[in-house]
Parts: sequence; C-alpha cells; structure tokens
Amino acid sequence: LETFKIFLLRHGQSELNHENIFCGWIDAKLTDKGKSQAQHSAALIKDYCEQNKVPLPEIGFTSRLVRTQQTMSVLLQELGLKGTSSVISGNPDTLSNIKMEDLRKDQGTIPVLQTWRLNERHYGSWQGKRKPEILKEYGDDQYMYIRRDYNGKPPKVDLKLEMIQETNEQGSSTGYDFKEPNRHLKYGDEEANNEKLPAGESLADVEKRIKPFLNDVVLRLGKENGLSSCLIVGHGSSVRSLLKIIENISDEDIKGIDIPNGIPLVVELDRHTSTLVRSFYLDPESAKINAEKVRKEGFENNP
Ligand code: DG2
Repeated sequence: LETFKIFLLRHGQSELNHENIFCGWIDAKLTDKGKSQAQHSAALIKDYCEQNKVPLPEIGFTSRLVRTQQTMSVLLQELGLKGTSSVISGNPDTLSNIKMEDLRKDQGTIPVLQTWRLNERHYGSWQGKRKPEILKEYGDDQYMYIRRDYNGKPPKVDLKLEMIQETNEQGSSTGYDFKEPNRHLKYGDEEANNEKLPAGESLADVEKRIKPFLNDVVLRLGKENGLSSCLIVGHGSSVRSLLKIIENISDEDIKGIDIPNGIPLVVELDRHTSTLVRSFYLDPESAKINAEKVRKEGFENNP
C-alpha cells in the first residue's frame, strides 16, 4: 500500500497561550518553552522517519500567523532541511492550479506554503481577553459551548477594534496600528483575491474554509507528485478541523478533542484514495496530559 503521511501538529506555546489569553488571529510569538516544544517535535519526527525508513517531509504548510511559522523554522532546522516560503492567497477556484513545479523552491530547499485557511479560528470579540475573565462573564456551560462545540461561535469582533498584531512590552503596536482597516495590511492579497475573511468563527466555519485547502492543495499535491510525506503546522482549531475531516469524526465527538502544543501526529493515508490508514501521536502520553491541560484553560489560572 502506497501511503502519504501528514506530520500534523499545533504550534509550540505562544506568548498569549502562556498568559492564558484568547489569541485567534492575533499574531503572538512563541515563548522559549514553545521553541523547545518545536525542537522536541523535530526530534520525534526525525526518529520516526529513521526507524521506519520514511523520507523526511517534501513540503510544508503553515498558517499566516507567526507562531506556526516560527515552529516550522525550528522544525526544518532540526531536521536539517531548508524551506522556501510563499503565501497562497488564491480562492477555492484557483487553489487547484497550484503546481509543485511552479512553487518557489531555491536549491536544496522544500516549498513551505502559508495560508490563512490554516489560521486559528477567528475568536471574534474574545481575542485578546483573558480566559478566566471570559469564563466568569459567560459561565461554565456557555464558555465550553463556544470553545468546543462544533457550532459554538464567539461574538464578532468590531473590525475597527480588531487586534491583529501582538503588542510589545510598552503596550504599543509592533508593526500595525490599531486603526481600521488593520487587517488589510496583513491580508491585502487574500482580500484582492476575493477571499472572505471572518470576524468570528465556529469550528464548523473553520472546517468549511480548510476543506478546499486540504483537498485541492495538500492531498492533490501529494497524489500528483507521489509524495511520501508533508508537514503541517496549524492551531488548536485548524488541527481539530483537519482531523474531523480526515477521520470523519462526528459533530458530537469533536467536542471532546483538545490539541496539545507541539506534539506531532502521524496521519497515514492511502496515497491514491486519501482514505485514512491510521493516525497516532508520536508521544501519546504527553499528548494526553497536555490535551487535558488545554481543556482546563480558564478554569485554572496557571496554564
Ligand atoms: C488558542 C486556542 O489557539 O484556544 O486562539 O487562544 O492554537 O492558536 O494557540 P492557538 C487561542 P482554545 O480554543 O483552546 O481556548
């Protein structure tokens, strides 16, 4: 059986994860712990590939947010790979035109594609707010409904107040100002390509926008080019959505799934039919412990 493996992981701990703040589309950087989680992930992937004679990933994918990009660069460095990044801003009509041979790929590097479709779900007006405070305001049931139910959706953000860039220690913006239209600066190409960017999303919304990327880019490129494996660095919600689609998880069961930072899953698919062969964490014990911690965020002050 010819298989295509996806090494799939959530980025390492971000500065806002560390502070127990809803992050969504805010561009928070990795903490030192986040960087070492990425190094640990790379070591797990390297050992797995060596032991199972699986070639190292031939293409990588990240979101448009810096925490997945930083995680990817640590991974590539530790795996002894180099990447050439480009942004995919095309809409679902053009995603299937992307050809492996057209991708930017400087000598000795693998292509790394960045797409907003892999972004964390847009956390609406909850972005930038502390989890324990939102929990207090909404109550346990509503808090968990919005965080984990397939259809749970935070209130939309007021685009005039949308925070996209993390603030620095002085509290001022580190590159964008906070005036509308803040998002046009970062996502101008996507908007020019008629991509409809959200102001607050449920997991169902994320699933809808990630599906064309999974089918028309990742799986199609894998199939067309006979690739053995790829690397995807996403977020809590984008990884949950990908698993929901690939493993055909029900709307009910997806509620119970939490994704730890920086622990790779191996998702093995039949290369021709893209049906799931098996999937497993490379460090299942720590994945379990850390997924439980993620679930309890907000309920305990210390993430
Ligand atoms: C977290 C997820 O996303 O938060 O947006 O704060 O993966 O980008 O760190 P990530 C955020 P929860 O849904 O787990 O509360």
